[in-house]
Amino acid sequence: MHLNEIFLLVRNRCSRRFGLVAVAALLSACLPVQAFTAAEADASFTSYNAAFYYTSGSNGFYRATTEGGKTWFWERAEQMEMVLDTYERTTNTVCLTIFSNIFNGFITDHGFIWTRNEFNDDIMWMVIACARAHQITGNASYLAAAKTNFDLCYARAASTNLGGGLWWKTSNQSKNACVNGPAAIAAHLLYQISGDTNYLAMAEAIFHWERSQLFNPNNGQVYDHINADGRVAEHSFTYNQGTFIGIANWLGYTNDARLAADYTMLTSSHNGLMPSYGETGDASGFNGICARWLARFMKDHRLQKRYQSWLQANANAAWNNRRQADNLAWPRWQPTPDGLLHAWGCSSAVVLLQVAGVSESQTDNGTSRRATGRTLSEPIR
Ligand code: 7K2
Repeated sequence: MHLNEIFLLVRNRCSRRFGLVAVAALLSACLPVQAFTAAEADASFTSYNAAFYYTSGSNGFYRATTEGGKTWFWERAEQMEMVLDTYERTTNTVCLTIFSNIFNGFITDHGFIWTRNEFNDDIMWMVIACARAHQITGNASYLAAAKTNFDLCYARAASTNLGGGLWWKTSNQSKNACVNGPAAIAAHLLYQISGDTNYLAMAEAIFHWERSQLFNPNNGQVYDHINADGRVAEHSFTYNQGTFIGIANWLGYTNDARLAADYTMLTSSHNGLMPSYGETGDASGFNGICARWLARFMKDHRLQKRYQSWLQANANAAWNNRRQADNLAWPRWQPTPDGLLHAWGCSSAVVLLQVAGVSESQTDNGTSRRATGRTLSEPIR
């Protein structure tokens, strides 16, 4: 283990701009006032790693819980995205070493070809993590893994049934937002990297299918899935809102992205905060995924006045409810209980602190730090 790593171990829709901003400000005003700092964003990541990260040779892993085990395929892919989120905020290369180690561990566990996994969504999440990492590092193995597995997964999952889109699993029973949003993002990333317009066409086609079948253009809600018989399951989850926002943004469907983001902030909010998902299970990490793509949309379109106080209120609520013993914050954003915690459930808070942006007035030591990022040459504290 490198020295640096040892160091690391230590929601009534409101469509008018001003009305919405006023509602968001009101919601945030009801929330805890203690605002997180850049140092605390660092600490959320280092504390997470102290609790869950471990290495074996050049293989890195995340424990499933504070007591042991190992996170599985898609959760691990999303933890790798969390590491990249931290790198993007800090430009601290320690994050890239950690990513490399976890990539090695992933290949050791799952091989270079991932089609043994029947979940097409799982593969697409990992494709995203690897493609993002390639954009940052230029590492050819990350791109090869992303491209090879995207192509294999797309070939088995894409179909003309229900008008297009991708099946969720190899049993071909439903087409879900959780594979179509990520697959469109993955295809767009491969287009960004290679310039190959076939990938851009795939991203467009998947997005338009998802928009036509799983999106309510009247209120911005993204539905969970459509069954093979055409019945739509209309419940929504924040992660699906997030990936829809992400790809709508990249393809230039700004109004769709804004509708989906407004739905998330105004409709699916509870007491002004993202939904309080349970500590175990898939949903516990959904809010981090949502925040990542919503924040990117916000920054790309300079929509901080609209969304940032809400994102920061969520980050503050998460952090202010961490437990003192190990700085872990569970996904419910009420006081984090003692005892066993799940790594996937604790990842949402970490991602929120990386992507929500630290305001000038919220810096900890008086030095000027930009609201949406900073460049560090020293290790993350
Ligand atoms: O039913 C799907 C999806 O439509 C829904 O949004 C979520 C809610 O559950 C599943 S997706 C979660 C799967 C991801 N791949 C690995 C599987 O173990 C996991 O169930 O949670």
